[in-house]
Amino acid sequence: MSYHSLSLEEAIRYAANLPGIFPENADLQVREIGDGNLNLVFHIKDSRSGASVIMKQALPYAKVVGESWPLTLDRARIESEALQLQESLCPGLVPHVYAFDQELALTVMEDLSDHIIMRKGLIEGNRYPLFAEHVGKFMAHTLFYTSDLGMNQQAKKQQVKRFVNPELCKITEDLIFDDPYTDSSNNNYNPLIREEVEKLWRDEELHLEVALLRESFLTHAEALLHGDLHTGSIFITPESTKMIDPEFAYYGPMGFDIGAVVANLLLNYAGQEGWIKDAGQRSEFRQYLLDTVRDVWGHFSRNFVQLWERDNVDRMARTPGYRDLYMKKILRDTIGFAGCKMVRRIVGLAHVADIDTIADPQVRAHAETIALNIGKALIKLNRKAESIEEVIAIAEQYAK
Ligand code: SR1
Ligand code: MG
Repeated sequence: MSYHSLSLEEAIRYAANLPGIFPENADLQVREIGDGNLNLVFHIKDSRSGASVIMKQALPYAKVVGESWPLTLDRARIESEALQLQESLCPGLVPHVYAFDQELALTVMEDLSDHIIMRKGLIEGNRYPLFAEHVGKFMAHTLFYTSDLGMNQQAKKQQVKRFVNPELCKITEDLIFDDPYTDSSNNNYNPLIREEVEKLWRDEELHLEVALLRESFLTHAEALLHGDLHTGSIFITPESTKMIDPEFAYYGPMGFDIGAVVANLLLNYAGQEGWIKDAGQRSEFRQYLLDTVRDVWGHFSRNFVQLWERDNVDRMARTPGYRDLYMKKILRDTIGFAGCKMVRRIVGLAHVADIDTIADPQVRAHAETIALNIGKALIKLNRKAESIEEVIAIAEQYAK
């Protein structure tokens, strides 16, 4: 079938013909549930047996903007290959891919409807005690085993080729590392914080740090990143965590993924201004979020160091002192990228519901200012950082 976006009826017919998923007499029901910025997502369920799948189809443009912003369909291949590679490195932490159709840019995968999108869960005030352990393990394994530390360096170069993803990287380069720092027509911010935004545009000390982080994103092919690991790309329950949507996957700096997780926890932290009215309860939930930031870094770094000790393939990486410097660099990158990812969600094109759905514009402006201040402080800290505790201290300082 040549590429066209599937109607609901076509999605049902396609699913009915998938080998080994639904019984012959299936009574398939379909819903389009895509709420992201880029794709169609069909949920297909047999009302008789209860069997279900997700079919995700890439559109040839960015849904968030419209057909005026064309976008490669190859991202669907990248996403399905990344999911399969991540599953091989980290079983149980990503949805299983049943099939991929290159022509239709369509991936058929495990239905995770018993999970909820983590961003939604956090907005509802839920806590996820296993999240830090799961995401820390996911990042340590996927980043270590796709890097020059964990795989043969020639094979890695071949793998880099499979994951060259220029159009999706260009979105990140513009939306995260450029637009927010100038008066770009792509920007989108609450007029009540215009003064804060103008300060951002004039802050040359900040621009220098962002330029260096942007250079790292452009040039440091350290490991295969998920590339968009925010809390909207995570399906969760108290017991289970699944990283989804790696269509931005490419070879880049490891701290970009870890920074995405940290930033999105802190965006929710800032957004609590609008969600929990009682000051004591708000401060308790915020404490939980900061503990999670600390634990994400802790689980990631402990897992990564363990893998380094056990499975490192590079003799030179055993040089005394090298590992500690490497870990410090990942920490510093994590902090810098986390800052950039906070600023972009306040000033840039695409925002987050944790803050955007706060109904009162004044309260929203307050939350936005907290996020912006934390983001700027993290960017300025990045090259000097020594410990994740400095991130916690910054978050506490600006939420007072
Ligand atoms: C045009 S796409 C906007 C954003 O949505 C995705 O989730 C990425 O974060 C991207 O920057
Ligand atoms: Mg996405």
